[in-house]
Amino acid sequence: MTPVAGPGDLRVLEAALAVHGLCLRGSVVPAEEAAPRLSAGGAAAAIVLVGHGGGGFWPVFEAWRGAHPGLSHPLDAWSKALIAPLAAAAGGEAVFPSDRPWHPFQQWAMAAESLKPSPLGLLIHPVYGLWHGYRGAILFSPAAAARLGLTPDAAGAAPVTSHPCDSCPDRPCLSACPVGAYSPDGFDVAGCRAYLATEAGRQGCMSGGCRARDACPVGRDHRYSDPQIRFHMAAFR
Ligand code: B12
Ligand code: SF4
Ligand code: SF4
Repeated sequence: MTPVAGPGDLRVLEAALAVHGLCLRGSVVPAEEAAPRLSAGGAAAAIVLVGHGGGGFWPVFEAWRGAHPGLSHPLDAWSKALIAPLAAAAGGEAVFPSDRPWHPFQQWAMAAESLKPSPLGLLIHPVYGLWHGYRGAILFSPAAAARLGLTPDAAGAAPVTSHPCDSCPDRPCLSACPVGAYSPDGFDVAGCRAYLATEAGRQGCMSGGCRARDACPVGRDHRYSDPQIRFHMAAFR
């Protein structure tokens, strides 16, 4: 993962997240007009992304879920319970991908780690392939960003030298969906969901995961476990 610029405090944050299988996913210094607002008012001066490459957080989350039964969105609840206090301790405030109005997490991720979208809409990572995601982001005020060294020069990511999809002429992800939900026009969400509701869909993608995502050869060692895949599919449907 791209190391986040900045001294001690961010390393403390990174270590605290690592215990739970999460990591810092790079930082962004946004243009003021595009910056998210802080709850106290004013624009955030820096955004630090929190997420995961591979499914290392899954056992930690599963243990937490076992102790918190009955939640309708347990992964969102776990993310908030974990990240919000760590963000506050680092002098920032947390926002989450599930919060509405939606923050542009993928745009932030593209800026933070120089990632690009795959033909599926998911961002592809050179190491983790399509098996990675975002659990939150931490917004910092100008003073906090300066204290942490999150300046325009230091934030962001090293330029990426290659993008896996550019050297994948066959693009197997695009031909693997049984109902052709991915096309140059975009992702046919309704077509995908209709298929998932059928017996074939229940036996196929709902139980084994999205065929298109699974067809990608990049980052296979980081594929999520079957229980994690089923959890995400159930949440999506
Ligand atoms: C709405 C949404 C969806 C909708 C997409 C509807 C649509 N056509 O746009 C639905 C419900 C279909 C969806 C599905 C999935 N999603 Co989704 N989704 C979101 C969410 C909550 C908001 C997206 C948004 O509009 N943001 C607001 C705009 C302003 O931000 P943005 O950065 O500019 O948004 C970009 C995306 O909208 C993207 N985009 C456009 N069309 C599609 C279609 C798909 C399938 C995806 C993934 C992205 C995408 O292009 C925009 C420009 O960069 C984001 C979290 C977030 N807050 O961004 C997750 C997010 C994009 N989803 C994610 C994931 C992983 C999935 C699933 C794989 C979940 C699963 N099953 O495991 C599936 C993929 C479908 C499948 N076959 O399995 C991840 C992507 C991580 C990555 N590696 O890039 C995100 C970032 C959530 C996270 N916690 O990490 N998702
Ligand atoms: S199969 Fe090829 S084109 Fe599709 S996401 Fe993977 S690397 Fe990119
Ligand atoms: S979940 Fe199944 S039906 Fe939906 S896009 Fe993926 S492969 Fe196609």
